[in-house]
Amino acid sequence: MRLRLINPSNPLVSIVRLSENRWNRYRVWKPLGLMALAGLTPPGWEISIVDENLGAPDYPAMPRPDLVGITAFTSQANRAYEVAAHFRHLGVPVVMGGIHATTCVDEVMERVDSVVTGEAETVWPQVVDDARHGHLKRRYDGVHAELIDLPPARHDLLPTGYVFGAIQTTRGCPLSCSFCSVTAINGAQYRQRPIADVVREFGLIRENAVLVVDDNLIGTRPEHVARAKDLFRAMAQAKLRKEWIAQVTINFADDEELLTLAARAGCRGVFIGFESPTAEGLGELGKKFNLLGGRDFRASVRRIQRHKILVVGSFVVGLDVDEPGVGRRVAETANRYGVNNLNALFLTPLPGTRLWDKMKAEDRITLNEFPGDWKHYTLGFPVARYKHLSVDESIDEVDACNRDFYSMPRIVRRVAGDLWGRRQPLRSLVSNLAYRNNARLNCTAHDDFKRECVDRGNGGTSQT
Ligand code: B12
Ligand code: SF4
Repeated sequence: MRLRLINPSNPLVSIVRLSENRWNRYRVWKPLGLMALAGLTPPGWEISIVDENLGAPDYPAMPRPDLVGITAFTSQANRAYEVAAHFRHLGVPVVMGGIHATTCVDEVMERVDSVVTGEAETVWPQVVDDARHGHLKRRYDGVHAELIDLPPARHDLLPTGYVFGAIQTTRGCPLSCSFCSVTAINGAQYRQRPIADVVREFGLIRENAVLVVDDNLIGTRPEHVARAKDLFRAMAQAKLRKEWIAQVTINFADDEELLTLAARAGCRGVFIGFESPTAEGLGELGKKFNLLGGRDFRASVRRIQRHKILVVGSFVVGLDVDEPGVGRRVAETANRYGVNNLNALFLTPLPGTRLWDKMKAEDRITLNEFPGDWKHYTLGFPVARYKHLSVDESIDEVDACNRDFYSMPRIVRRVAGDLWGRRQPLRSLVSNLAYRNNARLNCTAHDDFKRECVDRGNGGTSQT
């Protein structure tokens, strides 16, 4: 029996195609969900994974599968449906799972043979068994899995050519930011894989660089941090020789021992959600955690960087407290904090989040012709009405923010600082140029988006 698992093309990579921008090589990340699914598949299945982001696949030239499994983030949903239609037309049953299938079950159910919601560990063996016997159910609901004795993800199934391998060490996030789907999908309970399993799986990854996909690698409570330290110790001891990047909360900076161990274990960069330059903004997003203990963000960033770990700061534009000028304010704030890169995103109501419920109730979701409009749900476009910013203004704010932060003089100053501090200056330069280039390409995409909004009567200066 042949199982084909498919990661549909991702509009973020399509906007800035690999041929247009060689830096985009760094934006094609491994679909770990499918690799995990392959690991869960019982023997007797010949499994292949197709990642459409590596290049358009020639499905007719491939052997006919007996079962197709598709994953999708919301922004990939439309392409997922095209792929599903192609295989269903051939009479091949199609199962879809992942974040979009979990949060938009009814929409997905209309377009595939079977939907798997939630985490697949508890249901996937049943799904493939039912498929083998021709009895696929319309829906399977996975629950939060125990992360003990999980089979490792199949790192051997994807071709080489990715810059980063991928691994997951925890699931769930103890925080619950209004715009984030993680708590809705993986829950607020912070579940950790046994350290020995993680270290063993690290050893199976072929790439030297690894993305640790955990939403919050170190957690928020003392026992979470203690586990992270144990993990880093074990990784260093195992001499994995991997360099990795991860998402953490700002409390990463609070513990010197944690930082030392992380760096020793191979940590080279972290993504941190600062989200908003103001306390009101953090309150609005439900992320007051950042402010606990009256934190000095600049000092925190410096402490992390002293361990030669680069910091990417993420901010959201379009909050109810955001007024014209917020773009420059975000850039100034990111410059003041001293982050190596800035990721400025539009506040986006993703299905399944509190923000979605709120904006829907207030009739503020403007790009709402689904599924077609899901392609804009990349956090790179204003898909909802903001309180003090029109569509055009919000786009101009984000573009202004990027123009300021990624201006050549600022990049030179930042990279010179990294050179002086011996903090991976080459990587800092490459990532700054990559972000700068993508910000430029995003401006073109924004112009098209503005035109589309005007054609649809959503553009211009209208506000709530
Ligand atoms: C790693 C990651 C990325 C990587 C992508 C790697 C990749 N190709 O998959 C990068 C950095 C590129 C990325 C980008 C983005 N991401 Co992201 N990302 C994540 C993150 C942190 C982990 C995903 C992961 O690997 N999990 C580990 C695997 C094992 O879990 P999983 O994928 O959920 O799979 C399990 C189940 O869902 C299920 N399953 C999954 N697929 C399938 C398929 C079948 C057939 C079945 C049966 C089951 C099944 O089984 C698996 C095992 O239980 C999640 C947060 C999260 N916790 O999910 C956000 C998350 C998925 N990202 C999110 C977003 C918003 C984005 C961006 C839009 C944001 C941006 N502008 O950067 C882009 C969009 C890219 C795109 N596709 O268009 C949102 C998605 C919400 C949504 N409704 O779509 C999430 C949930 C975070 C959040 N804040 O809400 N992301
Ligand atoms: S801290 Fe990160 S993962 Fe956790 S809820 Fe907030 S945005 Fe989501």
